[in-house]
Amino acid sequence: SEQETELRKGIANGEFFLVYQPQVASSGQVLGAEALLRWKHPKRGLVGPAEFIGLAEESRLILPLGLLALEMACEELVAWSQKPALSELTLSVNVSAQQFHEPDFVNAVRTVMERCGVQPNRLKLELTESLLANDLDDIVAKMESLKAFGVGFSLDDFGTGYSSLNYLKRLPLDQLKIDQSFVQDVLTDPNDAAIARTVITLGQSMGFAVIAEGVETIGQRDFLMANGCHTFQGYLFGRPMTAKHFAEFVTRGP
Ligand code: G
Ligand code: G
Ligand code: MN
Ligand code: NA
Repeated sequence: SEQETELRKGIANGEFFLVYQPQVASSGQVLGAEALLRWKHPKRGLVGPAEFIGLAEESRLILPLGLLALEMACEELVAWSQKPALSELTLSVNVSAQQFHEPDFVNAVRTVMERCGVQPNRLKLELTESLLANDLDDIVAKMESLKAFGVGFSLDDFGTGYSSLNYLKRLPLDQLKIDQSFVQDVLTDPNDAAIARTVITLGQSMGFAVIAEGVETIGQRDFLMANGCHTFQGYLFGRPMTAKHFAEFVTRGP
């Protein structure tokens, strides 16, 4: 299609870049960021993922685009490693199910990391539950290979997909992300509050860190903190921002 051609050209022409949304501890310390793709389209201007990730997946262009995102993230991590204020931060990169299921996914990630010279323990890969429609043994094996290399894993949008406690038990995860749909009404909807508390407790008992996303108010943060969640991402702490702004944000404060 025409849109697919545009997307393909955009990838080839370097029209994509990453923005960085802070991930913050309850102390206020910035722990790292999530890298999020943006498309600087020559005619349409700035385009967000809602308008191209779907098409990228249908056309399988998510494979080169996902690799590009990983490369840009690794390059940024290397830049951070040379600045004292940024050198300890972690960077989370979204990985689509299609990308993860490529037979050479593990090697592709390792190759990019080695080429950039990035410290593997600074990189976190965010997986979604849609991944789990496939063979669990294969998923676990791939995760184990990358974990042995030092890469961390976070389960994104947790509780919105094909959640099963059986796979949660088997996946070598480091972190669960409480989906923003549960955080949004956590103060007013008792069901969302119960779900948020349950995810926090589940994470704690299974030895996973827990991060809440979409935190917009002090009230939401305080509720989550009172229930044992101490890492946050959301507009309250910072919007997704350019690499330059993120470095300033960490160095000088918001
Ligand atoms: O910023 P926000 O609108 O930035 O992101 C919307 C969605 O797009 C999120 O669900 C996010 O996971 C997804 N997304 C952003 N960047 C990437 C990426 O590099 N790869 C994949 N697969 N998804 C991404
Ligand atoms: O990968 P994922 O779906 O988790 O990406 C996070 C998405 O959530 C991005 O689109 C990002 O811009 C958005 N986001 C991050 N923080 C907030 C927030 O506090 N409120 C809202 N409404 N959206 C947020
Ligand atoms: Mn994400
Ligand atoms: Na998410």
